[in-house]
Amino acid sequence: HYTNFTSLYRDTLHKICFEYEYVNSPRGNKERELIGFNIRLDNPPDRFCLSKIRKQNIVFNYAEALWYLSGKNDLAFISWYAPSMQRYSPDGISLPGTGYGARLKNFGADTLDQIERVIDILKNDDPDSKRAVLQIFSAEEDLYRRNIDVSCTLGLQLLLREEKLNMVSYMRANDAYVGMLNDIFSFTFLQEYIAARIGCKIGHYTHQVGSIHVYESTHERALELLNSNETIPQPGTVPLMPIGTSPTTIRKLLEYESEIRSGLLTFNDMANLNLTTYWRDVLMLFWIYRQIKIGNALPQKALEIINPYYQPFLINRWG
Ligand code: 5HM
Repeated sequence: HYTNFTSLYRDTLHKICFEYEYVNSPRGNKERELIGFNIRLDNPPDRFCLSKIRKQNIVFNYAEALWYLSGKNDLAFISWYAPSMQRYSPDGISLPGTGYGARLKNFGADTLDQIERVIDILKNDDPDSKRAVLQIFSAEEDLYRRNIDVSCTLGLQLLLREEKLNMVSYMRANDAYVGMLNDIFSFTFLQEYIAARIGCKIGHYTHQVGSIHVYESTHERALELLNSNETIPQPGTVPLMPIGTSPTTIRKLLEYESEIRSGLLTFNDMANLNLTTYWRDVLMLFWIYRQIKIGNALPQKALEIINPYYQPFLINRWG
């Protein structure tokens, strides 16, 4: 059990690097691996890695989470925040395996919105249910090695117990250095969103993985992280998503995100958005990121008004 992500992350990497069970090379990529891994985060909003050397890209993390809530799997959105994801797209247009949004909100031929369904079940049908599952992996995916993008997440389960919303994620495979940091962020963000929609408190998050591994290509970096105890200064407390966040909020956020990406919003527009501070700050992260992308320095005026919790992450990565 962990109260914060930083220690969960470090202990997981330590276990894999020093107590691995197998060394193998699926699809030709050497890795160290543990099988049947399970770990719990007691405070899911504490989804940030304070390790200075890791330089977590929190802008990408929020973008990926909102991309999932967009219900789409388009490459254009996510590759703006992580150009490297282009290499997982089989057609240069979409990410059929990695773009979980399309599965979450438009599943199968009936384009089932699984997120709205779990909210309805837990809110109105059977709060004690153990059927509130968001299915991601599909038996129809091409599992042969020719397919470069197969879903790593089988599904996410929501369990409302004693008025708190818990989540269990089930992954067939998880890259502990790169993937896990991003996956735990976006999954616990979904958990927090669903809790906000139900109007309940957030419980714990359990991460359940078939094969958890560290690739040879990042092994050295994982060891460096384990050898360094330096953390980024963090005076604030983790930001909490406001109760009252609704599908309308998400629609608005996605519209603004697209305007930011297109360069349509000025700093003054950003400072005057009609949104709660929490969501204004998430959009401000996107706006700051665009400034970096177009070659500007970290904009001081934006850093001054954004939640101080985010500042050290921005400075550590782009300062
Ligand atoms: O050969 P395979 O399909 O398992 O390779 C996919 C790699 O991406 C694995 O190392 C898996 O752990 C990682 N991955 C991840 O950690 C992929 C996705 C995308 O679904 C993810 N997390 N979300």
